[in-house]
Amino acid sequence: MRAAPHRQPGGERHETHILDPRPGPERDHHASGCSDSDDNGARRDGSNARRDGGAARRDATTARADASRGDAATTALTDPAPNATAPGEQRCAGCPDSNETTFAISATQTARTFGGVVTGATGDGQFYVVNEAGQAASGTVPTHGDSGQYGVALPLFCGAQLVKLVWTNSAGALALVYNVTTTGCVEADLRLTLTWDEVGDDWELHLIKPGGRINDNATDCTWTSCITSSPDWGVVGDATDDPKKDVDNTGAFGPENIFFSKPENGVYTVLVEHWGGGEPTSDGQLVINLKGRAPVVLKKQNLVSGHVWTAATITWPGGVVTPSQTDYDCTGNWSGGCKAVLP
Ligand SMILES: [Ca+2]
Ligand SMILES: [Ca+2]
Repeated sequence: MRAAPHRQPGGERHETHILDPRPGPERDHHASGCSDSDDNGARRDGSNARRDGGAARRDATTARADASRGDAATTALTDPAPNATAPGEQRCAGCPDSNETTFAISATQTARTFGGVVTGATGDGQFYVVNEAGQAASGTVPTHGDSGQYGVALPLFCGAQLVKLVWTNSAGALALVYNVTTTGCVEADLRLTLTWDEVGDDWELHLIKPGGRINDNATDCTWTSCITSSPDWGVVGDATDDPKKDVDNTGAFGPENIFFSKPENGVYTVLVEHWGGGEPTSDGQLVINLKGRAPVVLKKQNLVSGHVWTAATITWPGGVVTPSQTDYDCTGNWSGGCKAVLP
C-alpha cells in the first residue's frame, strides 16, 4: 500500500488504495493508511494547489471534443500508444525516460499500483489497460512536475492484458508496456471504472442494486460498504455474487473501480457523487465493461461538488446499458454523502 506521489507542495492528500479482495482477514481501513473513513472535513481538502500539471487538462479537453459530437456521449477509448504493443520501454531519442525495468508481471490481486520516476515528461501521463476481449480502461497517471515521481493504482482484468503508461514531450512519447496476467480469478460480468480531472476533489462511485438507494450500506456498493467488506447481494451467504470496490481514490484523477459477477435480475443504477470541495468545472469519465464486450464510455462535464450524476442504468439479464446525464443537486441534503432517496 502506498500513496501516490505528492503533487502538492502543501502536502495535500492524494491517495490511492487497493483492496486485496481474496478471502482472508479483513483489513483495517484506517490501519492501511486509507483516509476514506475520515469525517467529511478530512475529505475536503482544497484543490487549487493541484493546478501544477501543465498538461493535466488533456482528459478534459478530449471529453469536451467528444461531448460536442453528442450529448450523453458514448465514445470509444483511445489507446495513447497504439503502435507500442511489445512489452518494454518504447521511446525515441529525446522522449521522456523512465527507471522501469520489469514488464512481465504475474498478479494474484485484482489491482496493482504502478509507480516509479519519469524524466523529461510534459505534465501527467496516461494509462490504458486492455485485455484480449477488447475490454479496456483509461485515465491519468499523476506525475510530480519536479521529481518525476508517479504512481497510480490500476484495476486489472482477469487473465492476460496489456497495461500501458504513456508520457509525452515535444520530441514524442514514452510508452511503458506491461504484459500482466492475473490468476486465481474470474472475470467479472460487470466492471465500472471512474476517472476524473485534476480539479475534481473527489468523485465517488456507487453501484446501486435493484430497489436500493444511494449510501444505504446494504444496497449501495461504495466506499463505506464495499472496500473492506461487501454487501451480501444475490445468494445469501455466497460471496461470489457480491460486489467489490477494489480501487478507491480520495483526491484528483481516480481511478475508482467496482466489479461484480452473477447479478440478480433487475435494474442496477450507477451514481457518482462529487464529494469534496473540488471545482464546479470538474469533468470525468465512467467506463462500463461487460464481460466479453467492448467498453461503454460515458462522459460527464461540470459535476458540481455536492451533486450526484446518474451515469447509467444497467438492466439484467442482458446487460443493457442506458446512459444518463441526470444531475441531482444534493447540497441541501448532504451529510457524509448524499442522503436523498436516489435513484
Ligand atoms: Ca472517491
Ligand atoms: Ca451473496
